[in-house]
Amino acid sequence: MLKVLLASRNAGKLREFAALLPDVTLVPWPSEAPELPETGAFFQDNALQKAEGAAAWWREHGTEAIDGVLADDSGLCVDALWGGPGVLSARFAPDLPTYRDRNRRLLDMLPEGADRTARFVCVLACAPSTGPAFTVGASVEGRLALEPRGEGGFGYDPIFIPEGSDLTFGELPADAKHTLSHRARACAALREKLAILS
Ligand code: ITT
Repeated sequence: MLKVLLASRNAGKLREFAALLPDVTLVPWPSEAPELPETGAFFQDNALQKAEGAAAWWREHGTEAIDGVLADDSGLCVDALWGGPGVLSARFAPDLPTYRDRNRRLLDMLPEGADRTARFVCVLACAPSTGPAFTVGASVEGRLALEPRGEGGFGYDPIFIPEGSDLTFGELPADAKHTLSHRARACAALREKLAILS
């Protein structure tokens, strides 16, 4: 079984990767490890920065042998907000304490009658212990709901309705999100790439 260090502190992502990669042993990013910088302008830059930063830290401080490091940079891109919050999704409205508030703030930024199309994007960076790092990416198209709906998932899930559904990611069961989400599609692309590499 592959053993991979998951360079993320986002509990929602951790839950999803455990479901999406059941055949991989995921080593959590240790609580004593540093915050990984993500200063790039693109998802791809940030994903690589996190994976390579985590790999370098693990080489010095790691407590077990791993096959590689996996990092995820993702976000919600809203057309009416010129693609925002995008790479800044985790840093949107830092004055607000909860995603319940941030979701409302985001919806309030859209003028009445605005185009509500949006997409979730996920770029995964994989830094294998024995080779160069690479990235794979995927997205899911959809639209913003008029109101937050549903308690499932995390982050912006209650305001995003994927194409072909009337329910938000917050309302859909986790299994349904995992059939079509940006992260599920990126994991499928990762599997394909790893199969080609092995
Ligand atoms: P790590 O860098 O530690 O992985 P992070 O939360 O800072 O955690 P990102 O910089 O990639 O991660 O920010 C992504 C943000 O986009 C995340 O905090 C959520 O707000 C949002 N997001 C990404 N995927 C999502 C999903 O599947 N459902 C809801 N919101 C999502």
